[in-house]
Amino acid sequence: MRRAAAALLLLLIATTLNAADARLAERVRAEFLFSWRAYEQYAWGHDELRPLSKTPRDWYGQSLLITPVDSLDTLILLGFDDEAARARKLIDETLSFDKDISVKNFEITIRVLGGLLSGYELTGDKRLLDLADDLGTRLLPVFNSPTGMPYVNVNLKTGKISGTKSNPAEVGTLLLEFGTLSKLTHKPIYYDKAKNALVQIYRRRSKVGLVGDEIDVETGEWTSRASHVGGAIDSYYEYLLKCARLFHDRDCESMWKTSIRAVNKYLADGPWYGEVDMETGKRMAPEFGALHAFFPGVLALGGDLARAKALQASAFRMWQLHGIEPEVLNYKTMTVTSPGYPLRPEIIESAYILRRLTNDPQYVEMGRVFLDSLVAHCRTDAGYTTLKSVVTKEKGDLMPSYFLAETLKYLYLIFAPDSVLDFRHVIFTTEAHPLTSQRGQVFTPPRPYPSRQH
Ligand code: DMJ
Repeated sequence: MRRAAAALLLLLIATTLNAADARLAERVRAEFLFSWRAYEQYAWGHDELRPLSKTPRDWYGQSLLITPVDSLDTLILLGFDDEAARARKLIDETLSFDKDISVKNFEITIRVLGGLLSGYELTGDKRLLDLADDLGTRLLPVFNSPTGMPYVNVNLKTGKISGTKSNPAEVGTLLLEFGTLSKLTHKPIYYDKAKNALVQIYRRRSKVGLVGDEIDVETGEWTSRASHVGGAIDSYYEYLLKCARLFHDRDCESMWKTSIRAVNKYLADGPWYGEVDMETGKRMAPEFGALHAFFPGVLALGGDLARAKALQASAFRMWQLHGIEPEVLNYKTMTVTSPGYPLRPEIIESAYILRRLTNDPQYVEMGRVFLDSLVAHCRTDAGYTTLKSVVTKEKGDLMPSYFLAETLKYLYLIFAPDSVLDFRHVIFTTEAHPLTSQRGQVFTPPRPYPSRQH
């Protein structure tokens, strides 16, 4: 009898928790739709929205539809079918890469190529794959350096390359996208070029197993010896692990294992991950920031839940210091060294992965805090905007495409039921585009929604 009562109580608690999660998921959907509508109203057909001035922004003078391409899979995941159909029509009918503009290979790969590929996998729309194949071909000249590591920029029409100073993140965060393009088009060149670039960085690791944060792609020499898991290196580690998982690539598996050992040995600094000299392992700056906050998620995916949880707790302390996270924090003095917040997703991504792998309600509570902070500090009357300073809360004027592609997608997934996404067979790119090693459906948006917005 007592056992039956306990079971009933547990059921009641679970139902209440699920209802609370469902309400939070619905709030995120509403905020996403509000932001998307602002893009539709003030920046339709352009790369990004400037929410304060209610004007569009194009990265290179002509639009590459960065926001619609980057956001398409979130529109589908959140069940906004009409909006997804309109975005897809815009892309299908107007997107062209036959443009005389020099673009940044890394950004266009992760936002546009990645978005087209996940869009194709989710919809089967062949036009998206044809666009991805065309874009991939136009990006290929970047790999024509003496080392095989990509130049920073390429002209989409002429193939002219430029920019020799790159870094592990920009060199090594291409393989999920280029590899998937190979898989879908049966053209091995994409996989081979991107994999070689990743291997070239790995081969240049120091005797203690670390990489620096700037490298010359022509000479192969490091031009900065600072080693950390922040911007310029971050997603290099992420792709070593995820390439092993998505493509079952044994080289990636072994490169990941060697690298993570060195990272844990030299960069871990109490409950933080800091910066050291790549050759000696000697401590440099005690700094951690918004970009580093992807690392708890990668540690968790790599199977190290203990380190992942401890680092996420540190990242959350950083968030709580000013009610929203700064770009960079000195974790010894707990003072902000770079005060902006450009609507980054990384800490939310890590909370989602930990929520999914541990089922611990503390990560749902973290998600609620993130949502409340975003609403309190970054909402405008036309979408969400960056902060120039998390201390003064002064606003900037940009809604980066990754806010819709990543920040709100991961926030929604923290609260959504597990059945919404096949976590076992989905690998998210660094821009949160889901790629699958399986054929078939990746998302199952829950229907009907309790309170649809349209
Ligand atoms: C995104 O474009 C990607 O997540 C990238 O890997 C790092 N920076 C932004 C978001 O902060």
